[in-house]
Amino acid sequence: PYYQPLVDLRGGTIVGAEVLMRWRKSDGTIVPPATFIPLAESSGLIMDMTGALMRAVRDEFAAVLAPRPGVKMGFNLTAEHFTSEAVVEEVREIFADSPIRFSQVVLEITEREPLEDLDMARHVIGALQELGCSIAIDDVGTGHGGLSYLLKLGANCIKIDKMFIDAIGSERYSTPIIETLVELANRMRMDIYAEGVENFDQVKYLRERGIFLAQ
Ligand code: G
Ligand code: MN
Repeated sequence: PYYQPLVDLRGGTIVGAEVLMRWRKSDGTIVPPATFIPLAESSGLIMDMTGALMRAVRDEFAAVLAPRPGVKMGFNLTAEHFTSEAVVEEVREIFADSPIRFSQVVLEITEREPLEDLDMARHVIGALQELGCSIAIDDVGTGHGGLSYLLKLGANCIKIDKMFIDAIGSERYSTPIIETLVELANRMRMDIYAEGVENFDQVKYLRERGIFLAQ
């Protein structure tokens, strides 16, 4: 597991992290996820890999998360996770007897992959929320879901894709798109995160538009 911190731009405190899979080879070289996740997904191995990742994070981070109930960990799920209730049982089993609260577990669903069955996905999401977890829609603005994921899934927060953050100051349409996403999130009572924030100009820009959470 590699951790990308989530920062509250109002005070600079770390409020959580997204867990990203890396493959470290025996010679120490790091294989980025884009190289192996597609194969993991098409082969089905991603299901066991995600479970193993959650267990590793639980064991590695319990001591940090237990005394800080406001700090959350985000995990990437894949379309297959939303085809049955199995993931609900797995998340329950992994975190139930750990010092990590379900309210500290965020499950991300990416817009980049088509979901086979939105009703089933809504059902799985509802069950995860009943446990106490929250659900984030990832890569918002870039994928297949369009507004249908926002309409149908009942998620708790949206993560603006890095593409739109990179475009701040260089693409004239980045501002109307970002401002519209903020309004959408506010009106839907969802939290909104900016992904891939790399410099202070972006921080200033985001704060001025009411985005206070950045990865
Ligand atoms: O860390 P990096 O930004 O290179 O990750 C790129 C993408 O790889 C993520 O946005 C996500 O789509 C994918 N990815 C990384 N870790 C995981 C994981 O644990 N599970 C799944 N399904 N995808 C992951
Ligand atoms: Mn993600």
